[in-house]
Amino acid sequence: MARQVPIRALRPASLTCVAACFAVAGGGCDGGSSSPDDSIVCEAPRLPATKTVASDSVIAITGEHLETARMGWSLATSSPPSPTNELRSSLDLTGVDATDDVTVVAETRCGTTSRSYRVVDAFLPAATMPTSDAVALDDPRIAGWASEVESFDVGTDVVWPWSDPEQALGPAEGTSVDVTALGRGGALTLRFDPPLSDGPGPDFAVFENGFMATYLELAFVEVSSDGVRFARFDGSYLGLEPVDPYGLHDPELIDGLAGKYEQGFGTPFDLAVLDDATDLDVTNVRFVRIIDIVGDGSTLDGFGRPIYDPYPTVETAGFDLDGIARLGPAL
Ligand SMILES: [Ca+2]
Ligand SMILES: [Ca+2]
Ligand SMILES: [Ca+2]
Repeated sequence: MARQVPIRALRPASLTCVAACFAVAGGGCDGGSSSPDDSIVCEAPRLPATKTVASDSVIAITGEHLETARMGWSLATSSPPSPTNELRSSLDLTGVDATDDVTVVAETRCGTTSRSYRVVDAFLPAATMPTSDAVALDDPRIAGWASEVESFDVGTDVVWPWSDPEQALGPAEGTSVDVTALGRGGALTLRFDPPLSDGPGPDFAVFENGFMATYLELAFVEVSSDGVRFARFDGSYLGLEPVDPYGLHDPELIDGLAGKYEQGFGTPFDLAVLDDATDLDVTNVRFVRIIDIVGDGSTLDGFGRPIYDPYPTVETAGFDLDGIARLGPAL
């Protein structure tokens, strides 16, 4: 049965503008890949890179010429969506039933992008629960570990030896020590040789040192083929309250961010969700960058919500990286 779900346009643009753009572009957006000046190529709009979204999420696109953007959506079981005529660069999914799959399409004069999402009320639970996707240290899918430090921009409020980046190399120990504390806002880039490649299911897993299932420090995860241009996994954070330095929050509030699981259990990432990222070859990913999230609410998730995690902490501030595992066939 068809269902009607209200969708709000949050940022309508000017009709005059889009009409002018389309007229110059030759009558429409469909399949377009070049600007009115054919010598200038622009990139198709980008939708959040994740498989799962919370049921109240606002899906905002990024890219060029968003003043020409139109969007549409449908349940994945119905016909593929077409953009509506209304100018918009975001869709509010409030009202969509959790457990539905939706397909979202976005179109600008630069091109068209679509992506399907699973809509949920809560994300996967703690590592020891049967439905969790956590990767245990003895998981047979683990086929190796990041073994070289590419770069480390250490954050604040971290002291030696916690700030030794070598402690993030090789197999994770699953303990509270032998980790690299990134410091508040720090970023650590590790190299994989041979590179990671997108295969069936998740391709790597990030291990942190949270000492219990609800003491969780969080980080963004980005990957790169060339070490210069990085693509980020768009995460979600559903908690509404600040978290004290020893405060707790639940894994079910967290998706697409490293640190979702306690020590000894990695958070998995699937390169397939980045297969449309510009300047990334998902069959040749040499670098994984872990970026500490300053959890005071000043940093936003991939859907515009504030992220909270234990704050402020000292001496071992920020995300504590134990190791990054390669998943898939042994090399
Ligand atoms: Ca994969
Ligand atoms: Ca820490
Ligand atoms: Ca370690």
